Amino acid sequence: MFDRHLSLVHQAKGVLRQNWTGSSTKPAPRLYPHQWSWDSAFIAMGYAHYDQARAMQELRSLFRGQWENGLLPHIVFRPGLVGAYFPGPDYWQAERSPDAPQAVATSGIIQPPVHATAALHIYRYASDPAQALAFLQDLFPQLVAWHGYLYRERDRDKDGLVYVRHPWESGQDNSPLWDAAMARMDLTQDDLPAYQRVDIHEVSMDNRPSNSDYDRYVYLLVQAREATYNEAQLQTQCPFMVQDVLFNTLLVQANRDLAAIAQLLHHDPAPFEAWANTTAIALNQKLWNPELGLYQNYDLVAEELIPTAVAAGFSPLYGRISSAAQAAHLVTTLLAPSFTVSHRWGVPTCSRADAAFCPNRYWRGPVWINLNWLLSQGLRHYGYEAEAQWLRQCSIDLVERSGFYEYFNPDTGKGLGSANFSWTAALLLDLLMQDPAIARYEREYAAERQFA
Ligand code: 2M8
Repeated sequence: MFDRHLSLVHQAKGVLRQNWTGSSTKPAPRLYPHQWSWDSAFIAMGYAHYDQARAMQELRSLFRGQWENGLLPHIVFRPGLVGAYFPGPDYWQAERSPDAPQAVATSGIIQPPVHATAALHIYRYASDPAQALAFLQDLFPQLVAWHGYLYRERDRDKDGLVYVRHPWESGQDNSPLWDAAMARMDLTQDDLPAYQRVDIHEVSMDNRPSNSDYDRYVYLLVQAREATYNEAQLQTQCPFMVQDVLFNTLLVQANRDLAAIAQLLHHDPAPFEAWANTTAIALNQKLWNPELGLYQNYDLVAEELIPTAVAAGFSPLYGRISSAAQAAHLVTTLLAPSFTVSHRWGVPTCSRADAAFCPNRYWRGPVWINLNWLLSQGLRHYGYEAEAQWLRQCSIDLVERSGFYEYFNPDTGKGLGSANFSWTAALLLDLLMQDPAIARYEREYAAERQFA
């Protein structure tokens, strides 16, 4: 087993090496040719174990795209790749906002805030703590501005929960979570400018969102663009505004990690702890469903909870947000047949009991390594060690069986979406390095290489 796992570590590094562009890492070789925000945070956590310089570079490169108001864009575009991805910079026209950077092309929406967590992860695994501390020192104001933006601009009701205004902002783009809100948008051809998808040239249409979903993605993009990305204006007109469990959970953890960074730098951690507590309390007060034993999203436009049960509904375990009783209830729901059935490959993105469940389609059923990774940590936080180990093992088995795919069929384990997907490689590496024997071997191997 040791040798097999070691071989996976080296294969994972190979995937990251292949996707490295010279200044950042592509999420996938062709499907995603630019730099994506939460991907880069996950990727940096993988690099942190064996190439600290690259881990730091990954985050630095992303933060070059940060806007004046603190918004951290979901894509930082690489120059000169015209037509390689839709929607590209010419479609976003971020420069319409006075806050967008001049020298770097970006999108005009955000993704989940995993960056403070990644930055602290780099420090934790640093072979040169002084260098990592200097890195934290540089990044700290940008992280503070990023979280500040979320609480200032995205907490509309000042209830501690920030909203997403595009499914792409959640990272779980095509989840059935958004179906009702998307269906409310009654579009005609006149509402949409012409556009052409590029993603379906790379990956089977059956694995990707439908054309009607894409129309709505584009519609929301154009609306934000026409409003010059002015958040106050968008709050009055955007038909899609959702308080998402996963996004807010990751924010709680990132605030805690930002507080830890503040402490390391001898700054006051209290404001970040306060943010974490406010959001954690709100998640429990507003998004916990005690009947289902699951957290659910809140639709700010329809003013109701979204009843769809998804894997992200367990994520507050990762943020240590739930009480012990809530955790026990969540674990019961997680292990029930509607979610795990064969217990073979991990947690499907959406409950099998939901009519929208679809085992091959992007975020509507497949297993994703980032969700397995964070739920495994969440289970461990509450003492469910056997279940945590099970999820870790599922992820390793999946990749060993099928390769470093973007997502996986939850029944067969077949790889779906793009091959050689960077966060699958980075997070699998992080999971494998939890084995002290692997970590020790890798450290010694790296030291040997240095002197060779
Ligand atoms: C997917 O999203 C992009 C749009 O941002 C796409 O489908 O074109 C999602 O899985 C998202 O979570 C991820 O960050 C991105 C790049 O891997 O791909």
